[in-house]
Amino acid sequence: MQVLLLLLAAAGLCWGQYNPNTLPKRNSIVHLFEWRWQDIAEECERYLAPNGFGGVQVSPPNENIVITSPNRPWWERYQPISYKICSRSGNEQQFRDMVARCNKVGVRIYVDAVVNHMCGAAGGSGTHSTCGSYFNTGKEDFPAVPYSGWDFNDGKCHTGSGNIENYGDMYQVRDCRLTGLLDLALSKDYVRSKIAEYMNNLIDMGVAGFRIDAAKHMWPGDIKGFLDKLHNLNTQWFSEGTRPFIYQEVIDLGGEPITGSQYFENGRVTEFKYGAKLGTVLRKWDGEKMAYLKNWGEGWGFVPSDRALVFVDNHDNQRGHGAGGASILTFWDARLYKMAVGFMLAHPYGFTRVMSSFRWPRHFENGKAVTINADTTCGNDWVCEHRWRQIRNMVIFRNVVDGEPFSNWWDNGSNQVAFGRGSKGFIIFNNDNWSLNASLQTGLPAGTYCDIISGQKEGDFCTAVEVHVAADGMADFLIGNEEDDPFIAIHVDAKL
Ligand code: QV4
Ligand code: CA
Repeated sequence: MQVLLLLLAAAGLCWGQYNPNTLPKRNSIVHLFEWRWQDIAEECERYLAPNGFGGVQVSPPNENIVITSPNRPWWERYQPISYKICSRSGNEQQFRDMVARCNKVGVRIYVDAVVNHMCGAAGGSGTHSTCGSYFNTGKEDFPAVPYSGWDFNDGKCHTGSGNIENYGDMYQVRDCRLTGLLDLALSKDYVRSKIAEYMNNLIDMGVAGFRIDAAKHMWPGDIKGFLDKLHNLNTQWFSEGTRPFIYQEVIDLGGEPITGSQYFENGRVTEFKYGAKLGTVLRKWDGEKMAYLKNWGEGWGFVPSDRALVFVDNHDNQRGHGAGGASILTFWDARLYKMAVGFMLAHPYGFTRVMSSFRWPRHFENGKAVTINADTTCGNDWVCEHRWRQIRNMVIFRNVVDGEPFSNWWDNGSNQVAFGRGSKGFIIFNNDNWSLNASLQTGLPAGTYCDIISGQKEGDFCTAVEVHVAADGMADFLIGNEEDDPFIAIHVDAKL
């Protein structure tokens, strides 16, 4: 028996990195992009915990360069100066307070770890950094870590510019500079140890895992080099031996030698094909139509579901950075965006991340406060997609149907589709230019259900559309094509 337990423990150790470490039935996280730590703590308590969000991806918490031209762009936070917890979102004390308050209400914190590089080669020298630490890019000198010239990849990069020039060459993608960002020598144990020291500091504060920024630009083995040095999670909030959740930013749209599967041993990977293809289908580009979503997931060439971190848009491609292209749907395309997020949250494939944005261009000296309006939307240029009724209610839908199979698929051969999640939930879309009128098998127990897209269940009433499911599971659906939200979703926790 002892041997078996040891084997299971060992096995557990080598699976932990795929597990988000959320509470049971918490199946999504939200990226509160650029939020301050004090505002995230508030949001955990007042909104995320009550509505079943599993956790928050936060912006990089470490010290970064201060860029004044353009004035304080969001992307200055992807140019580290040190691993001190000190940025426009707040200081270490505020970060610790946020992690404790969010963990206390069962909402996890995932840190965006920018460890492939330091700041841009043209960053100059001085103390223009969010914590005032001195640095000198010309000498590759970052005394607040410390890193010196020995700790960068210069000798390993063989391109003229020192930058990545060809994504078809996996050596330069890893060993040269990504848009001029000073590339760390992760083959060195000293660099791996400094990165692990930074991440262990965060783990000991109570974080549940990490987004590994620019993972594509590090060798999988070098990433493993620092992951193997990471502590187990803090037992104040996690059981003994819990490993940090790891999801690696690897943009793989096909056609390059670097693929997401090369990183599977370290943890999950971001599946960028997901948002790009879903946007193409909902926009009906390239002859795509929703009826083709019948085999969505691995059937579309995506990574295996249990290795995938999925999203409709992210902080890069919602503004034309990174990859995904013109098909990416964002809050600017609100009607189709809600349908895309609704489809993602209803479908069993992948672990889901909801984007929460700010309207740009937005420059501000210090972190901008998040204000909440009387109608529960956000003020102060914050979009708060995660607070949109349709999206919040679909985060709850995903929790209610957790573990239920993809079932009862129906389509009209065009852009009217429906599917269930076992006996717990059912969703139906009309993205055609004519109305949908169908009587379908929902798989649900008989009863009156509230559509959680047009409204929700409040007490003993539905605030909007009701769906009547007969004893045999059949229900009639009528969805006009002019509706604000031409889709309906019902589940057993929204049943009168
Ligand atoms: C400029 C020139 C370079 C020159 C350099 C000299 O373009 O040719 O050598 O100056 O210093 C900003 C500027 C960029 C500038 C660079 C360095 O936009 O013009 O280079 O700084 O000074 C974000 C932004 C980038 C930004 C970067 C650092 O998107 O625009 O660059 O932060 O501030 C690929 C990767 C993928 C990456 C994606 C954007 O495979 O990993 O590009 N995505 C992640 C993050 C992303 C972040 C980074 C990586 C870098 O999601 O937000 O880039 O950490 O697809
Ligand atoms: Ca690199």
